Amino acid sequence: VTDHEYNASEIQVLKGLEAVRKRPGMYIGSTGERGLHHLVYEIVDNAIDEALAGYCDHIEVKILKGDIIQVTDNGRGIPVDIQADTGLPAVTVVYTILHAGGKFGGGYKVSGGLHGVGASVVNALSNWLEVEIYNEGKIYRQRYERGKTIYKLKVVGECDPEKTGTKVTFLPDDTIFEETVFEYDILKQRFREMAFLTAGLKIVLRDEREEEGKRIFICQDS
Ligand code: 28F
Repeated sequence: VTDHEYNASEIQVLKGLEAVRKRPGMYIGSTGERGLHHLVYEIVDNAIDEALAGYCDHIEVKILKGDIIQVTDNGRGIPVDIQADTGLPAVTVVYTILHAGGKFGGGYKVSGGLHGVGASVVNALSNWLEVEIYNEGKIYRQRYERGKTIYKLKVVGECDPEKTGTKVTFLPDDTIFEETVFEYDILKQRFREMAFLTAGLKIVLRDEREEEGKRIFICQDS
């Protein structure tokens, strides 16, 4: 925070996500149980968009120990190429810039509840969030804490070049949410509806919190 001056795009990033932390209710409706679960829907919605585009047929949602959420899809992976206008990888833009419109945010989505909140809002309201992308035989990763980038997008390993997709892991910020324990049945109900609305899509929900006992629910249409 001390040894560099912010450039124009960085100022925009900080401004945007700090606005979300100041008035979370404006972006997710509430900071109670509903808002908490909404974080998961926002991330899953992005994976569902990838399924609707025809590139993803499997989404896995895990509730990990400590009520950490992990969502994985087998889509194309959020693009990692550097965008000309921001000089940032597309995935960084998606996660650190508050979007007024388009695929992420803005509210063009209409079906079922409060939509268009976007990945950057989830990031802003998470204690930490990590995004991992599998593309062209490489595994990319970036980490944020309360919306702030901890390290630039980097290659952390190699994978089967046939494997593509996106994995997002996050811990909701307990200084923002009154409730940070996820209800398996609330998520299950929502994913059942989402899978039903998306032909050929399989959504797997796994509860891996030890104290809850392991549970799994597989939603698939037809
Ligand atoms: C676990 C959550 O968020 N999955 C997503 C994609 C794929 C593309 C994409 C997403 C491009 C520039 C916005 C890939 N290749 N799962 C997810 N999978 N977003 S989010 O593009 C986002 C835009 O900035 C994708 C070609 N086109 C789109």
